[in-house]
Amino acid sequence: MKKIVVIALAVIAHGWWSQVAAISLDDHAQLRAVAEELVAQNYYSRAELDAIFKDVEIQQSVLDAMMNPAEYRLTWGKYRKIFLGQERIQQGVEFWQEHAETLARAEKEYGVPASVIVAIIGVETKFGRIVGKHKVLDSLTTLSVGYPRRSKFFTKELKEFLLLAKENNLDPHAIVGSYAGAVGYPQFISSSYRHYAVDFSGDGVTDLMSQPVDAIGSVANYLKRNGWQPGGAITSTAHQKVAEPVAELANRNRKTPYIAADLRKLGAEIGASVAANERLNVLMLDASEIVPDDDQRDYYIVRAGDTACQIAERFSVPCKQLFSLNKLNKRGTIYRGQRLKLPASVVRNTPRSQRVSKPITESSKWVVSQPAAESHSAQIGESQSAYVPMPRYFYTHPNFYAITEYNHSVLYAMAVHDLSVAIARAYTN
Ligand SMILES: [Ca+2]
Repeated sequence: MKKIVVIALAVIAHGWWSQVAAISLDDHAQLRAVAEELVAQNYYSRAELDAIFKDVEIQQSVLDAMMNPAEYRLTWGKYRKIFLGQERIQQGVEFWQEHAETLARAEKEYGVPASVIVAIIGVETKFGRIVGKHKVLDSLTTLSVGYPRRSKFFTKELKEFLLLAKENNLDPHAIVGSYAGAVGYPQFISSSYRHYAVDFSGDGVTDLMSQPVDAIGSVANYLKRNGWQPGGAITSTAHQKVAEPVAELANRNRKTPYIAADLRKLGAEIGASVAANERLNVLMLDASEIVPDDDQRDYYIVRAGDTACQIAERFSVPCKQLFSLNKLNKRGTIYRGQRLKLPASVVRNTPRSQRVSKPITESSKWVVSQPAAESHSAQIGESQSAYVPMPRYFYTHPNFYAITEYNHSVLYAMAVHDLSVAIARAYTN
């Protein structure tokens, strides 16, 4: 028996299953168990389920996608580049304008800012534009029988999906979504849909596939029910350096295991608005992974060989003004990869190509300049261009954790946060 399982796994791993394969409920114990439960609970008759599963097909493409999810391949920089593009920000502003009243109502009822709701729907599906093309029934069945590591989870979701379809009078074969079975504007999996989705439009139907108003209320409800704290922060702004004992605690986890008062005792500079007993984490990301976003054009990224006054001259800005705008020290110490703010007048008049240097690539990682005391010149020499990892520290708050309940990746939560800020900025301008 064991041997048969091993062979079956090898077949799946090598994709020897044809692109699609038919299936029968009786072929798989876990499917049979789901069917028996649904019949016992009077949701379906066995004949009805047999008819449904007669047309279910195992999809190799679903297994392939599951083996290689985007979250594990992307760096922070690539994440930002994908999710913080100008197009998505603009679409976010339009979505906000179109649903301003609904978003304000959701913010009031659930305490979740409109900008965060908009950002999540933007990251998930570009506001309903990319909701997935996989038949959810096929995907969940495929993962139940063909992905042993998480078979239990997807078998449960398959049952939830069949309940969802029955409760909402939907044809199970008509629902499409991601390869992992997430559906609609906010990409809810079936159990989340059943437990957290709300009929925010009040028409008696809870529909995340075609009612953005329901999606807005449902995202807010999801975050609230998963620990969102109204008025709370998501992350504090990035620090290039933190006190050594604080740096030792830094990690890349989503949980918030520390207490603000304890971190302050260790030398953490946490904003005064954070209460002494608030739970926090010290999240560390590598800033060398950041790719400059193309949407924010009011800055210049320092290249090797630049000096502050040369940059000022290039943009016809008085040297002094550039210094004060960027709070540079008297020597004008800058470092390669640093973002220098430019006056608004320059931003309006300068072609973009002169402002944003080439994206940072593997061969030109960010480097940290020598401390001013050791550097006799503000110029960044090529001798300093060797790769130096450049950590950025964030204090992440319980609301950061609440977002990761949506998707466990810390990069996901950072993307949602950054996109929410970018869209809010564009919306209010
Ligand atoms: Ca509705």
